[in-house]
Amino acid sequence: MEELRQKYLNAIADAADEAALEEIRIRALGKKGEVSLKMRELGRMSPEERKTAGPALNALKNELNAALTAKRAALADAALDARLRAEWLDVTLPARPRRQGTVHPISQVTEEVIAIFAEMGFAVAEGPQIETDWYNFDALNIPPHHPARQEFDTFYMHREPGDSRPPNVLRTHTSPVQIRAMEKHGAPIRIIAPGRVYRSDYDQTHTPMFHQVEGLAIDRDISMANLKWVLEEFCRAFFEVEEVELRFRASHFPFTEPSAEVDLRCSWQDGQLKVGEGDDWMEILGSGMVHPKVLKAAGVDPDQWQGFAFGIGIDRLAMLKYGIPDLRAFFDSDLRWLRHYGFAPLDVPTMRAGLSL
Ligand code: 2NM
Repeated sequence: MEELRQKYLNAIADAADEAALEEIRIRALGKKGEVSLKMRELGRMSPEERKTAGPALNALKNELNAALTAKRAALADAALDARLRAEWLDVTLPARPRRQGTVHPISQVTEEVIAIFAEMGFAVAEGPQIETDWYNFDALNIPPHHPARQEFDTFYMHREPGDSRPPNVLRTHTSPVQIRAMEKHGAPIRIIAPGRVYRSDYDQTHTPMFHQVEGLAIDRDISMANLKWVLEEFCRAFFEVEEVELRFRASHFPFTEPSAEVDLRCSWQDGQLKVGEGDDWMEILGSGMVHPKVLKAAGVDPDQWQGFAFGIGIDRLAMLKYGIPDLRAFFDSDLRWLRHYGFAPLDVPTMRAGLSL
């Protein structure tokens, strides 16, 4: 029996894996295993023999079972150790570089413009890009057969045949946002409305979708003088120069009276724009005092309130400030262009020249 014990204990100790261990178990303790057969022989023994052989065989069976269990656990531990050694991972390694997007110059300039006007107390207002003809035209003192309706090259939305209502339009300016804001909040009000606008026009200097920011300031006694200061401060901050000079040229818009187009003194040397110096004038925006009829249409009493409004093209502003030559490339989604002219996500508006508030 001692021979049997040594043989199986050695075999268990030498077993290389779970399968080998199972084979040993069957050879010793399985139905036809060596130890099991010996136990079956107990029945043929004399009671005297059985008295010593019985407990001894039982003890052997228990010892072998315990050795098998212990070896099984040891094999599992060794397997886990091997896996942990093989599968380790250095979490301190730097990450693989990933392609990063850039901020589009129009988004960048929009944020810059918002930051500058926010500093002067203007809130940002937004509205729908599909507008009723009332908000886009009538409320702005552009009645149905006014020639200005044609000048806007409007995109009209589809109506079902038999639907006689006038079609909705893609907004041709962000002025409807200002009408909606006056309707909702009343006066006094100081807002800018940046966003996409649409006109059916496509050439070197026009795209059918472009970006505008319009401003509106309504209070008891707002005048053109306030308009001039606000626009000067805006230009100083946006173009990052100490001094700017603006020239107001009389103009005409249906929604303002009086109206003025505003030019900025500048110089162009070797294709390089310098603002605030030189003998050139560059038209940058349209403006005026909001027409009483427009205030009335927006539910603001023109006998109590007055104020200015202006409209600036964001796309052209971006071209001027960042030296981008071709307008149409703005909307080509060319990755090389986007990487070249795009901004880093954390390149926040500079406002280097600051505001003298
Ligand atoms: C311009 C020029 C002049 C303008 C007017 C309004 C409103 F809704 F308040 F009447 N918003 N923007 C306006 C005035 C826009 O763009 C060249």
